[in-house]
Amino acid sequence: DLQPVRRALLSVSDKTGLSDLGQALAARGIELVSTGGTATALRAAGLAVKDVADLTGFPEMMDGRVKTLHPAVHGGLLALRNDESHIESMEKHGIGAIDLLVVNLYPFEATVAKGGDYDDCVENIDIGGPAMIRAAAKNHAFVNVVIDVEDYAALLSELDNNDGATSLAFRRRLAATAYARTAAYDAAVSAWMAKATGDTTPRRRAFAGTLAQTLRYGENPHQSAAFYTDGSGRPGVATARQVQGKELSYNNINDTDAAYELVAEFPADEGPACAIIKHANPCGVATGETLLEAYERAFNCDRTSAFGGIVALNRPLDAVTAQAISGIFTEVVIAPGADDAALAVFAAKKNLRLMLTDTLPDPAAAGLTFRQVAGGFLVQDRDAGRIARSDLTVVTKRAPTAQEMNDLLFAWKIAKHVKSNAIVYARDGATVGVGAGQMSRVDSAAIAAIKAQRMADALGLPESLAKGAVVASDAFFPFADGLLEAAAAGATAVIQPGGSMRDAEVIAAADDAGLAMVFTGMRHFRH
Ligand code: 93A
Repeated sequence: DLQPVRRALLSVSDKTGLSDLGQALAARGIELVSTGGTATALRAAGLAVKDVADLTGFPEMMDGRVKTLHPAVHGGLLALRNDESHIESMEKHGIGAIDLLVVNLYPFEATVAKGGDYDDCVENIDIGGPAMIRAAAKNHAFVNVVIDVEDYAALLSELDNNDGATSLAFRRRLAATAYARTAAYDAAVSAWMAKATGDTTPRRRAFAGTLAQTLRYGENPHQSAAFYTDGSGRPGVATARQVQGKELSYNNINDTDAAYELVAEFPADEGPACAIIKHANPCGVATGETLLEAYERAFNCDRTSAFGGIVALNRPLDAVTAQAISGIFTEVVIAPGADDAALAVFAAKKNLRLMLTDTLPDPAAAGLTFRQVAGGFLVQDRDAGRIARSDLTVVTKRAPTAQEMNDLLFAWKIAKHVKSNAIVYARDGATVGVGAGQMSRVDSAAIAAIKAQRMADALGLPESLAKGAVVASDAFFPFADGLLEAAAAGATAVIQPGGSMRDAEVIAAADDAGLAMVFTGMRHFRH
């Protein structure tokens, strides 16, 4: 299954390493054929190159839109070298075999990323390149296709190890890489068009990412993993620049995303806010007069869990806040910027990963979320649902006080970002107990209460932090028991979607306990 390489077609936008590769191929007796800019670059390196135009008998035309789309090229790539009729066709039409294709595509993704205008993006949709890549990859029984500068060295050593030929196994690997590239390329075009048209309906866009980073391992060390960007450019962990610290792990990326998406619910112009995340759930979220105060109040919700956590801020990091965060082991800090003094504080903490973005994520932005199931994946709109005060219905005899109302809206924002069943106690714009991920809502309420009590004990307070707090529930209370658990912990007001068959029972229990309760009419399951 060894196939000799006699002729190569090179057509690359990214000319990195091109002249070295051209030299190395020529030195191995391989004839070079090339498109306009690539041929110019190879000639500049002193190499003999044949123009594709000489092969096709047509000049490159229409601003380069048509260069390689011709039977002389595609026949040379697709002909089966062991098929009589294919060989006959080649001879009859003067088509020479192409054994090696080296292509990298018009920089479509980079054009989108740098904010290219519509026409610029359209012009950077490569047609001839993917057509050749797919043709060469299909004919991997005979043809080699290299789409990545990083594979140039592997190609040369394969040629050297096989006396100027390549093995089928090698060509298969190249073909698989090639199809991954064309699939990702078209998916990037599809994602861009979905964004440009404002229509992200799943059936009108393809899903694939661009490999951004190979990770050391996945959720556990025995799982391999990688990080892909989706081309949306949405501000967040995928667009953040890492200023310092060790490489991000799979879990770091997942948790940093959860942290930043949550803190982004608090617009910077409404005041400082901080979210601390552990295992994708918040263990403390708070607003404050200053960023430092927001951090400290978030930290004081659950100091134990905050150890080794991820801290997200809604305003640029300052030095005093950086100093406070440095006080305990923190995995990652993400913020929309940092001042020089803050950078200097963190510089002393070599391992701490600092991620900065230019802007906060937009919590209302459209987008999709994915969940893998055996044999497939689920796609849905991201949960961009938000409620305003005017969406709330008071269902109890007592209406919430102004203070309770503020805290109810605060707690509701947090509950959206807590794994179901979510119960969040909050007071004065800070969480005081979070119950996450339980199979029963009563248990989530009980766990949140235990945490509120423990933190009060740790702070030497006379009574539980849940006393006088409000409570948010991500979905309705199916029975009164969960609500009664919260009332027993000391909560005075409740926010929940409503809509249970037993709403009347739950409302009566709230009235009996003197609670104020509002319905949102919107649920925030997060499983
Ligand atoms: O505009 S195209 O889609 N039409 C073509 O026929 C074609 N053939 C190769 N773009 C085409 N290419 C692309 O040109 C290659 O994929 C490569 O990215 C680029 C190399 O052009 P040059 O050699 O002129 O720099």
